Amino acid sequence: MSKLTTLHEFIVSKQKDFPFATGELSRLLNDIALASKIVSNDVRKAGLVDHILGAQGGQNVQGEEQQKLDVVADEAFIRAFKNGGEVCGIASEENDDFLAFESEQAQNANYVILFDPLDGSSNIDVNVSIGTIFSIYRRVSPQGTKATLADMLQPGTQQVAAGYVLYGSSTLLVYTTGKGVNGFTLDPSIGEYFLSHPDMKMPENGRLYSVNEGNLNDFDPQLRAYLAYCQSNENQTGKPYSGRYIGSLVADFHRNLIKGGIYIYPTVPSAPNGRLRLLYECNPLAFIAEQAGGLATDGQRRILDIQPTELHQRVGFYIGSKLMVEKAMGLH
Ligand code: AFP
Repeated sequence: MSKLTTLHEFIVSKQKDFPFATGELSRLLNDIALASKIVSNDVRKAGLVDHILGAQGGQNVQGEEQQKLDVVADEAFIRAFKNGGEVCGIASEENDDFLAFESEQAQNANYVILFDPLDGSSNIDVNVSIGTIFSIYRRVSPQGTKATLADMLQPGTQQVAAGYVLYGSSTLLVYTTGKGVNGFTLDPSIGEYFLSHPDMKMPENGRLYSVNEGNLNDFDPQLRAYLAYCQSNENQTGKPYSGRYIGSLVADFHRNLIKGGIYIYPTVPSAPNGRLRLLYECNPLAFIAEQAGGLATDGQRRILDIQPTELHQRVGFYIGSKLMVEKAMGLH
């Protein structure tokens, strides 16, 4: 049997790719892994909590308030980042404003992290895959001071690392530091992540498209024409593509990353800026997609080039296999 590589071993072995690495980023990735195991454990018990012990948001048998799982996840990650001391501040999709940590160690830290603690949380009740998405930047404010909004509002090109954890049929952590994409599967019996998807590559082309077609009447003519192309016999495979839409971005993205496909959440009149958040969802997944050979745009611009102007900024989102995104953009 070949030797298994744990996430920790892998992170340590990659530290030498960064000549001036101090180990801070490696420790931060380990903090993420730790928090994700806690959340994974909570996610696995969600049905039990809801249907046997009392609904989340309601009271448990001891009469205590049950917290919603997205709040539980948010707190688990924030606690890990606060205790770890590797970031000076965080921004989370769950909170209106960013958080600048007060401790001296945190103020001397070099990184900030932005994350969506539990993406696709409306799927929790129906036992469908959900995930955590994260994005790491070097701070732009001086070391030894508190994190600022400018640390958070950096374009995606400045990401040092990004990744996601998918709480699916197994728990999988996928991340990049800009040198390819690797995936690790959690062995829940021993609480350890093992390298299971080395050097992930997104197929250049695919035949899966993921879009909420309930919004079809609101789509612009170019997108409707692209979807008609996907559904026709005129595409490059000579038969209609398959529509696959979970409504959990991480899960939809992950499937398309492995099998080849495109995920689309465009701007529509009811959501003129799109639905998905640039900082917590689109930038990290765009970084991973590009590292795996795919593409991500908002319909006009490369996602990673967009200069954010606010924390919870939304954008239209086209992400996936290179040739499919190019085709959807009308480039072919
Ligand atoms: P929730 O976290 O509220 O479930 O939102 C999930 C999400 O941000 C993303 O994961 C989905 O792809 C997208 O929204 C689904 O949106 P629609 O329900 O409008 O299709």
